[in-house]
Amino acid sequence: MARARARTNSAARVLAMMAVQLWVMLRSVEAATYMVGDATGWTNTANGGASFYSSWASSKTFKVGDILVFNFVSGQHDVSVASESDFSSCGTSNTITFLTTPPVNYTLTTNGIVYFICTHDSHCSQGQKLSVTVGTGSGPTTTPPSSTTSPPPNSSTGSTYVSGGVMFISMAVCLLTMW
Ligand SMILES: *[C@@H]1O[C@H](CO)[C@@H](O)[C@H](O)[C@H]1NC(C)=O
Ligand SMILES: *[C@@H]1O[C@H](CO)[C@@H](O)[C@H](O)[C@H]1NC(C)=O
Ligand SMILES: [Cu+2]
Repeated sequence: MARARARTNSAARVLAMMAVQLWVMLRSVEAATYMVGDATGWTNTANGGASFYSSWASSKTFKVGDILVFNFVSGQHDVSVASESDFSSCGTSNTITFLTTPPVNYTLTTNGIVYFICTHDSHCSQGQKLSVTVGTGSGPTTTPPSSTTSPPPNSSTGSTYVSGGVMFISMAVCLLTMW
């Protein structure tokens, strides 16, 4: 009796540990949504200027699939996805994407560094600029062949679904072997 009881207890403990581990794995796969500048939003009047956005970004780890939300008043700012040189010089000669309708939800699609500037007046030189390092920071060209190809369009729902399935199956297997 007591032995059977102890066995059930340890089985429950193993199950709980597995569930926690799988939950942690699942969390690391899920895409995150970040409000750029948090409550301050996307503005040229952030306290600290450019260092405001660089310190905002430095406290976070970005990965492919994460979404950046730029909140601003329509017509007062914009989001220009910029080349590195345009980011440095606050120029617009090599703009990659130009987005004007708030909120701008920008999905990070590849590893590497992504540069954002506002092109209104001198907002960029006033510090309205953000660079974000996605993954290790090495671009798609240096990505090893098989491991990290960019995910299919449905990846976030897909991977969540798959992880959920893996969790379910391993828990079922665990239960079965305990019995
Ligand atoms: C952008 O993201 C915000 C915050 O997650 C959400 O409320 C809003 O509906 C999204 N807008 C679009 C156009 O996807
Ligand atoms: C997944 O992709 C299929 C085919 O491209 C599409 O019909 C479906 O709506 C997508 N589902 C989601 C959740 O995006
Ligand atoms: Cu602006």
